[in-house]
Amino acid sequence: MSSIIVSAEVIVTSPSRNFVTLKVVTDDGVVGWGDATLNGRELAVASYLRDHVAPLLVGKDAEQIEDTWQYLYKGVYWRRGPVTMAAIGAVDLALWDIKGKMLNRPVYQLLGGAVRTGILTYTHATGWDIPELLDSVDAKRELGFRAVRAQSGVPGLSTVYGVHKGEPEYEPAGRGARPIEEVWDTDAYLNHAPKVFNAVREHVGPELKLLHDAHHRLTPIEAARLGKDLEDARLFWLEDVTPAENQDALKYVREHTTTPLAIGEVFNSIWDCKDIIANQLIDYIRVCPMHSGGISHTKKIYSFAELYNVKGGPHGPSDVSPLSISASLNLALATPNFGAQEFMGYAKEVSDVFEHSYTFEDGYMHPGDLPGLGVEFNEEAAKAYPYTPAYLPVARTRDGAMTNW
Ligand code: GCO
Ligand code: MG
Repeated sequence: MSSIIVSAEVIVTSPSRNFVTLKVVTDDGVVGWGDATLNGRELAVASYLRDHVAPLLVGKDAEQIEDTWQYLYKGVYWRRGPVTMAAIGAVDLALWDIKGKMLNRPVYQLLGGAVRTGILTYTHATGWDIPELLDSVDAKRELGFRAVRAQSGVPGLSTVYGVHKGEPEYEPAGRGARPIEEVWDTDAYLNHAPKVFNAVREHVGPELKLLHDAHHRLTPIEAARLGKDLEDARLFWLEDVTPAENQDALKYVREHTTTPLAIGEVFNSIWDCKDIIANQLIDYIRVCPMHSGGISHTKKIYSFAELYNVKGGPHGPSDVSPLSISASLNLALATPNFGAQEFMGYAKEVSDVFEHSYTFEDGYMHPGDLPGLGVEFNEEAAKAYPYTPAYLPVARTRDGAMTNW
């Protein structure tokens, strides 16, 4: 069987939200799909792939996944970064998909086979006030989730990260030519968060795994205080307490709290997280397999993390496509040091365009047993949803200065 790449095409589509998809075809007609979605900067990755990567792929052997990875990483001189690594990630996903289809095996079998029967999965609960949040947590428990991320409104703020704005579910990106601007107040948040989590824990009892995302907003000492204040609520993890690019910041947080820490959804290589992993400053590494150079590179990050008792807990927002979710699940199933997969779910239109075989049951996901990644992109259905500009919000403090959203 021959596996020479004859075409690589980029498709940007918007079934309820924007997604960038890479289609790679071999001379034997095997089609591999990769996700390349970078929320709010979709067209940058689409151009990177279309203009600079696709022409290089044609003529290459699709079976040489690692060599192609090295070629796209070492061969550009300009290394790393979210755009480059999402593009490499998309190619990597598509090539694993092709290999699985050629060998008639799901990707997890090619990664060493299953080490667990299912993947613990958490979803989001959201409420403006505590009663509304408790209802949302209950609704997720009724769906079968054993792990729930809880985000609540903050008195005095009219928008808060992770909290829905009237719609049933929270969706951060807003359609339009400019990002909306939000106001942020750390003191108000720090005063309120412990009350929220004490109430949630009291409501749900000891078993439900509770998570919370601080979304990069705190200084190290503020983060340390939050971690301490949430200790009674026994979180499964506290996420992104400080801006992620300063790996040393976590040292101060770690010294003060036993609340488990997770970080890394904006990382895109092992170089971004090697120090926090080796110094055991976190408990879960949040790299998303697509944003961090694909299955091939994320597998290396997980293996490195295994040496230090750090587990995978990948980013799985609705702003990566079901192809990324499936890549993540395939890798998780074959990874011994794995914690929990994030899954927000999708609007119906997304499942019409990305026909997927992964399943959720009783708190656990499974990638399914179709060959490759088990997700087929429906090109006809996608045509109904053209790209529309959409951006994540930006945030200012009460004095009008820009801050971390
Ligand atoms: C999460 C994330 C997301 C991001 C979003 C940005 O934990 O799921 O923090 O909500 O904000 O993916 O595009
Ligand atoms: Mg997050």
